[in-house]
Amino acid sequence: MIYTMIYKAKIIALTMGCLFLISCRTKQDTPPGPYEPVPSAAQIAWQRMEYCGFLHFSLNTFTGKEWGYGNEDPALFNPVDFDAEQIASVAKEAGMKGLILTCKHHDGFCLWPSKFTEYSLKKSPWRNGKGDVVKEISEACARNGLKFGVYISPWDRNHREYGKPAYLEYFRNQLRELLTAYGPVFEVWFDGANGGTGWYGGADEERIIDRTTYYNWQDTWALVRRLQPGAVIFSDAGPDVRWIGNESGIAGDPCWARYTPHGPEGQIPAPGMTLYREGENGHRDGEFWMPAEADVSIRPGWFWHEDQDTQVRSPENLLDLYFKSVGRGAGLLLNIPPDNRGRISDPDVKTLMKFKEYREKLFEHDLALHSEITVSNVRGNSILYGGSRIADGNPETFWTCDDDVTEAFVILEFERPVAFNLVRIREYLPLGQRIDKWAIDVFFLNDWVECASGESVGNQRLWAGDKQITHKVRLRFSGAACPAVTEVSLFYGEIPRTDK
Ligand code: FUL
Repeated sequence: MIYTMIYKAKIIALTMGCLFLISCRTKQDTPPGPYEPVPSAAQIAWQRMEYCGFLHFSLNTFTGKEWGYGNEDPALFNPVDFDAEQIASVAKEAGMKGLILTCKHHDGFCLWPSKFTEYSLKKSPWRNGKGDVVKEISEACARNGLKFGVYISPWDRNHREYGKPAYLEYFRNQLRELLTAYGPVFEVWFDGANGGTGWYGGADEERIIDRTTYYNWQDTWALVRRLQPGAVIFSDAGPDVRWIGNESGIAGDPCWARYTPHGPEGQIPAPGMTLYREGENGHRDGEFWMPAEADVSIRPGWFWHEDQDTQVRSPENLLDLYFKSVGRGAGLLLNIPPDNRGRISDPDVKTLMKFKEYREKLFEHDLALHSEITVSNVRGNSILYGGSRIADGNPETFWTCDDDVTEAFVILEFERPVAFNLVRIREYLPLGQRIDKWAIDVFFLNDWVECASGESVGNQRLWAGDKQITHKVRLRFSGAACPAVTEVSLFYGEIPRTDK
């Protein structure tokens, strides 16, 4: 009897001990709670893409216009050497992760044989009216490992019912076609230009719509969600990705991934109805996770025009834009318009490849990988969250601290002094945007000297500056919650600069 009691007591003690250990371990190994709002899985996937291409291609490519009026003759669409493979492989080779095609621009001309209109390539001589640019581009994307995205202009200057309820039905039918027949779509791009003068089936007049109510965006967005649950929806009002607020490819500094769209004069925000300049910086305390996309064209126009062949952006200029968009946490959507043959033209290819070469060279040797890393605090002293996580090349691991530690630092120490002029920092996005401020110090004459500082990190923060030579670098972070940093990298290389 006495033995049974002792035995039972031992079992109870053992179980309690195990429970205690389990609870300690659970506490140690539990990540910090999210700092709301946090991204959806589709937003995280999108943010990791960072650099995509935009294809403006339509009747405008053949008429020299930027905005067709809606009465241009479909017979003008005739890209005699159309080559979706060339377009996609150039994008792939350039390092882009996806391509977004103007399936329908404001003129209403459709690059696919829509069942709901005759104003499409069905009426063109190209492939005897049997072609489908959307199909060819989406398939070439898939072959080249690129994601495919859809631009469909809500404004339609051709459609006779534009501005009336019947057009909304038509617009959604077309969305349905695009989102069901061409495989997975990663982004649906809704332009803010809505309403104005147009052909409108011969009415040839001005049609003003109520941008807040006309498209019933909540239901239109719900349709996209239903048909392509993995896609992000873009507009100046989100809901998933916001317009940066300019067409020069430059994000504000700082550029927060959080945002609250505001309508002008207190009105309800909707695509084309926002205080869009606020998109440049976003809002530190924004209500929604809504990262920014910086769209810009490689040429002065969005569409290809022969006389702009000599005005293609230089690779140095593109690199500068990269630092000012991707390097501030935004996505870069670079427009590379196919020419009237239906190919990316030579000057554009040349500049894209040089830009790629610059990036590859600059980010080739990460000095952090050869450093001794120490951090000011490790969450629960757990190896899961230690300093080495910032240099393991794994976006799923991160260094983090105890909950009450909202100021922390990491030191990278080198056996011998190293030179660097470029730093890359990435926050672990699934836990929200936690870092408010960052600073970089170098150890110089027995003291820490600050060489750079700023606000916001998010998906990626690049700092490029004067060459620093040191054997110790310190990065300091402070924020609203304990930091969760997935990467710190140091590089050294010549950063070509230009005004063009
Ligand atoms: C603008 C449009 O009006 C331009 O034509 C172009 O498509 C650009 C990306 O968005 O709002």
